[in-house]
Amino acid sequence: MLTTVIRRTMATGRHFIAVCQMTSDNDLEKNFDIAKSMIERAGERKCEMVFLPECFDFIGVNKNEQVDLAMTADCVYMQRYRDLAKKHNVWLSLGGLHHKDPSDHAHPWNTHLIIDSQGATCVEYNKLHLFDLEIPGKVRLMESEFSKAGNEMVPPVETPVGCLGLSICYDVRFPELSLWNRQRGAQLLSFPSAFTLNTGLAHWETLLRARAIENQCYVVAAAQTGAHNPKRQSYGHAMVVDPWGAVVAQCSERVDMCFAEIDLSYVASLREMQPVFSHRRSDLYTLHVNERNHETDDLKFAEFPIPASHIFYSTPHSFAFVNLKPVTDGHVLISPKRVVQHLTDLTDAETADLFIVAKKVQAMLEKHHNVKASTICVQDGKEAGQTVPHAHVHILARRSGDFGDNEIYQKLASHDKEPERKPRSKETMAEEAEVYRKLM
Ligand code: AMW
Repeated sequence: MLTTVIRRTMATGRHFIAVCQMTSDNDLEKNFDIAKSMIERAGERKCEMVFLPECFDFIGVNKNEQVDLAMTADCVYMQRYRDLAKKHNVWLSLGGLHHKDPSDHAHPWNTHLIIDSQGATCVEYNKLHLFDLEIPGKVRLMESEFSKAGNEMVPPVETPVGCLGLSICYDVRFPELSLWNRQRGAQLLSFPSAFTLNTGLAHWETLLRARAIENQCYVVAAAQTGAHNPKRQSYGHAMVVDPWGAVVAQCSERVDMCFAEIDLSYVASLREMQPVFSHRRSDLYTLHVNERNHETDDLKFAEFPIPASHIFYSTPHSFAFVNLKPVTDGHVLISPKRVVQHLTDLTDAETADLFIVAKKVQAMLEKHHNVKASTICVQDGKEAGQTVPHAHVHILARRSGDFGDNEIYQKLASHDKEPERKPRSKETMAEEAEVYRKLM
């Protein structure tokens, strides 16, 4: 999956955006023509970014069609959108492409793509929460029957109209995602949608305004409206909400567009005036996110530099790396990135992250080494056997009878000092890390 490729400068000031409302059906050409005319109109009005709804490409009549018509992000059809972005010098938020996975045709992702004014993909977000709902006699929509969920958090992206958090439709009901985007710098949150009629009538505006108010962000929600086929109908009311919670632009229930001004200085002044994020009680609750870092930084284990090639998994708080002198085949270490000696020196967020990573690594190691047991241990302090004064969790794959009467703890306390146990070569360690990196 593509993540942000270029670090862009932060937008400031006022910007114009266009938000589209469509009634997509299974006629891809017709859907494209409608989107095209909207993008043209936005270009004429000097908008810098145009937001299209979920299913801008199509809405199939049944689950087979939803899968069969899915496409890749670099196909000819999508190239036409890239050309439009270039021609009209606009950025595009293309919410909810039925995105074919080349290695799994039966299960496309639902992908929100951001295309820049050069026609290049800046970022792709695969919808995390699939909409499975059945209200007998009213609505039945089982997204998991024709889509698969993404499994990665995607940080907000710098666009000309501000730092934009990516979500899709049903994601609006999961406030942690928006909160995380805000914490990562989002000034706008986007929810390209195809909200069903019933849920839209009851919840659409309330949910969007709540996300805007609690995160002090603009919320931009392009939408589908009307009947797509005899079985599926959408609520419409594409809208833009400002960070105070006011609806500043809205479509009704027809195919249409609305336009809004994004004032980033308003976002800043509002956050200054009411600094709710500095009032959070992080000592009592925390938002933990299972986030993977793609950067392979060189980190330190106490004073020892650990080369990036020895690190096989990392998150914002923790890193997992191969051992210099392993006690068993499959003995690795997890440490917090911050160099502290004791577990008690860690924040709650760091502690949670460390052990969540440890659990993931354990699962990977057991599978890879074909074992059913592991020793997970921390020697916290010199008297407990700690030789490197940087908190770390040992994970050791265990096999039947490998340490006599479970004398592993003596072994762990002494293995570093045994003269016959030589440090492994950097190359051997890098090879082992490469295997684990792929498996993680
Ligand atoms: W302790 O006895 O502090 O609980 O464990 C320290 C662990 O760190 C040992 O297993 C040791 O082999 C390992 N180790 C020490 N230095 C490095 C290094 N540079 N890279 C990887 N592992 C290391």
